[in-house]
Formats: sequence, C-alpha cells, structure tokens
Amino acid sequence: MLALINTNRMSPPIAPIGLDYIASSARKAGIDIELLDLGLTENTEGLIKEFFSKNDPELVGITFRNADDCFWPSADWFVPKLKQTIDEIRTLTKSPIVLGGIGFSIFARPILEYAGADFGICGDGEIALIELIRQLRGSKEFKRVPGLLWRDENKIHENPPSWPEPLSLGTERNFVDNPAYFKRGGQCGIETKRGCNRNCIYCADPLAKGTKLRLRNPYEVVDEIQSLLNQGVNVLHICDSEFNLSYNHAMDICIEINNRSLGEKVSWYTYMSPAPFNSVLAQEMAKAGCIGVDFTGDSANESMLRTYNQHHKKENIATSVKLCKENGMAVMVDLLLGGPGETPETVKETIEFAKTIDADCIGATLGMRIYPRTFMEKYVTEQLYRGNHNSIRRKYTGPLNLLMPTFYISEQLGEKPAELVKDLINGDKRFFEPSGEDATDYNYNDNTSLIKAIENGARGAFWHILNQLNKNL
Ligand code: B12
Repeated sequence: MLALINTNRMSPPIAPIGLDYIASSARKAGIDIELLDLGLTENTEGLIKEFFSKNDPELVGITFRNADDCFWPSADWFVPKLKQTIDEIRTLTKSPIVLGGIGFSIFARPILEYAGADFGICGDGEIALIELIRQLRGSKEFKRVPGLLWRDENKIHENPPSWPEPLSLGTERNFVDNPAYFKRGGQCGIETKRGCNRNCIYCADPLAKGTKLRLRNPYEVVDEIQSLLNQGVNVLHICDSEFNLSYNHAMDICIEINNRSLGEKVSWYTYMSPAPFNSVLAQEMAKAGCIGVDFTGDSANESMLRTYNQHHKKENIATSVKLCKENGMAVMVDLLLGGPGETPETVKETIEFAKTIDADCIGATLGMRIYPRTFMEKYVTEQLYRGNHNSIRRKYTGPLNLLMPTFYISEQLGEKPAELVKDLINGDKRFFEPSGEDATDYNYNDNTSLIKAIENGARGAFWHILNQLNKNL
C-alpha cells in the first residue's frame, strides 16, 4: 500500500490536486492507496500517530507544495516543518519516504538533503511514483524511475526530471476531499496543461513543470470539470502557468466547455499573459464561465519588461484589461517591482500606468524570490562576485542559501523600498501593497480576512474575495 501525505497547512487551504492525479494513476496500476491529509486538521500529531497505528505502507509519499510563501515582508519558510514531519513519521514506521510536489521539484536535492527523505521525484508524479513502487518491489534499478533522486553509498543520484508526453490525467478527482477544500478554500484547482515555454528571468515554473507546453486533451479537461461539478465544486482556478500560452489550446478548452453548455454551471479564474489575447478569446472565455483573470503584468516600463524577458508591452496590459471588462470578467494585474535596473522613476511609471487602466485590483509585489537554476541566480552570483550585495534581501545570516527565502530588490529603490511603493500608491484601494494588513495584504498565507470571508460564504479567487472586502472597507 502507498500512503500519500499532504503537508500543506497554509490557510485558507488549497487542495493538493497533484495527489488526486497521482491517486488516479496508482489505482489504474492496481496499487492500493491511503490518504493522510494534514491540510484540513488542527491536530496533526495525533492524526499522524493514528494513521500509522492503522496502516503499514510499503512507501510513504509526501507532497510538498510551498517551500516558502515567496513574500518578502514575511519570508515564511516551510522546509524545517517538513523535516519535523519526516522525523515524526520516522519514529512510527520504517517504510521508505519519497518527496514530491512543486516546492520540492524547484529545489529537489537541497530539500532531500535537509529533510532527510530516502527518495524524491522531480516533476510529474503520476508515472514516476508507480515506477518507483515497481522497482522497490523488484530489482531496484532506480535509474529507470523518471525524475528520481535517491541515495546510494552516501551519494545522492539524480535522474532527469519527469515530464512525460503526451499528458493524460485521471478525471475522477475523488481521492482528496474536494468539497471540504471548496468550503474552506473558496475554489478548487484544475490543470489544462503543464510546462511553460517562456523564460522570464525569475520564474521557477519551467524547473518544476518543464520548458515545453504539454497540452491535455480538452475532452479530458472538461470531463474533469464535470466530475468536480458533480461533487458540488463549481468555482475553479486554472493551475496552468499561463492559460493563454498556447492561445489555440485556451480556445479549444473554452469551445469544449461551451459545446457541453457548462459555462452557466461553472465559474473559473485563471492566470494569463497580457498577450496573446483578443476579443474572440475573451468572448469565448466569458461564455465558458471565466469570471476573473489575473494578468502577469510585471511592469509598464519598456526596459524593465525587456529585462524580465517578457514578450508583452504595456499597451497589451491596457488592451487585455479592457477586453476582460467588456466581457464581464474581473481583472487583477500582478506587478513585480524591484528587479534588476528598477529605479524610483520606473516604479513610478508602472504604478501611475496601473492607476490609469481599469483593473479591479493590482498586486504590487515588491521583491523577486531568487530561485536556483534561474537567470536570477546567475545574475546575483555575478553581482556578489563584484562585491554588490545591497540588492539581496534576506532574513538569515551566513552564506547565501537560495533554499531559504532570498529576494532581490534593486538597491536603487533605497533603504525603504516598501514605503516608496506605498507612497506612490497613495491610498488607492485597488492596490494590494507590498506590506499591508488585513484586506490590503496580498499574502494568502494565513490571511485572516480571507479565512473569515470564506467561512462566511465567499467563493472565488483569493484576490477577488479580498477585492470585494476592500471595496466594503
Ligand atoms: C495555481 C496556483 C496558485 C493558486 C491555487 C489555486 C488552486 N485552487 O489550486 C493560488 C492563487 C490560490 C495560489 C496561492 C499560493 N501560491 Co501558488 N501556484 C499556483 C501554480 C500556478 C499551480 C500549482 C498547481 O496546483 N499545480 C498543479 C499540480 C497538479 O501540480 P503539483 O502540485 O506540482 O503536483 C505534481 C508534481 O509536483 C508531483 N507531485 C505532487 N505531489 C507529489 C507527491 C509525491 C510523493 C510525488 C512523488 C510527486 C508529487 O506530481 C503532481 C502531478 O504530476 C504554481 C506554479 C506552477 N506553474 O505550478 C504556483 C506556486 C505553487 N505557488 C506558489 C506560492 C508561493 C503560493 C502562495 C504561498 C502565495 C502567497 N504567499 O500567498 C499561495 C499558497 C496558497 C496555499 N494555501 O497553499 C509558488 C511556490 C514556490 C515556493 N517558493 O515554494 C509557486 C510555485 C509559484 C512560484 N513560482 O512562485 N497558487
């Protein structure tokens, strides 16, 4: 039997959808599975003990979604808690432990070393985990397990990440308690594809999901929407990096939802790039039930957009916002302030621009989480070599360790960059500020206003719920 454990305890809770997909493929392979979900309980210690007193798994699989909250003001780091959970499990079972999940995949080796697990799988879990079980039951040829990290004679070995193609996933969504997550988290996730073929200098998505778009068949995706609707889950968040990359696939998904006339039954939100987008896609999305779009705007300064390696221009942001509003979809624009070369003038340009477009809300994120193996790592290493460390912001001392929350904020923004941004926002309530409180706080990590609103019946994307609260302040 395979035990699958969800360790994500952040609230409002987000369902571990990866475990639903993995469970579906394990069941098809004839493997028995049991779930220990630590995301919906207060008494984790008691639940872990109870689980292992009743179950003796051949392998314990742990999903690790967030390595930290990626939010500069709090810089909350979850890897020590993961280690603590693993240590606790070790006292209750001798079964081998395998780690997976997006937070794990971004860092893989350092997390495996730090947390002391036996195995790790970098990338997709559906095929790799089944192959690991086969190898543990048989000849232990670990080289055959895609994405596997394993220990041998005190060395950690690594196979290339697991990004199988074509991508086909189970549609049942019945392993995790999705209705409970819906009630406490206000929405549930679904993927239409995996991977991202862009190379934004800061982004970790290609590390965990691959650099190629792996598209799911639209029929399969809409079967899955139907399964969630059958469970009473009718507000969804698309879990792709950017829904409109590829444009044609986004259209095909919407067309299939519309062919089955589900647009009135389901409401959904998504992340999107400001381009490619046009009125045809906007209309099709709105008809298919899309009620909110969160655009990766990043900046309105041409030079900053090129530095970030973005493909869009500020005009695309303005046009895309307009298209959404014309089609009745709420809009959030995410800014990423403080990257290499950012100055008070470029921040001003971006914030002033954001005020002129008709977005419902604007996320003013300040500080770039520096991930290993991205362009930002190389850039920062070079800067340190030249003796420039003022742009690196961290709350730990000692050598630079990117596993721990480490951020980049251009030193040109001065000693108090958050105040600079706040002054420029100047009380405009549409903005989520870099460090705020309650409903103006754009950190979903234990956000009490959000938790309360969902308890009181609010449903939707977190930004949309916060935006409604903001309006009523
Ligand atoms: C959609 C999304 C959101 C939505 C979620 C909506 C929803 N209802 O699901 C919202 C907007 C709410 C959100 C919020 C946050 N998010 Co978010 N989010 C994403 C996104 C785009 C997709 C995540 C997802 O569900 N993927 C699909 C599932 C199926 O993939 P998966 O979990 O990785 O599972 C697969 C594999 O990892 C593996 N696997 C998983 N578990 C296991 C277990 C074992 C044993 C094995 C072997 C394999 C395995 O197999 C699975 C199937 O192949 C990712 C980036 C990305 N492109 O992936 C960021 C991402 C996960 N989010 C991130 C962050 C930081 C957050 C927040 C903390 C932000 C904040 N401060 O508020 C919150 C956390 C909320 C919470 N309670 O956990 C970061 C985490 C990075 C880090 N440093 O750890 C990411 C990576 C974005 C980024 N690059 O910065 N997020």
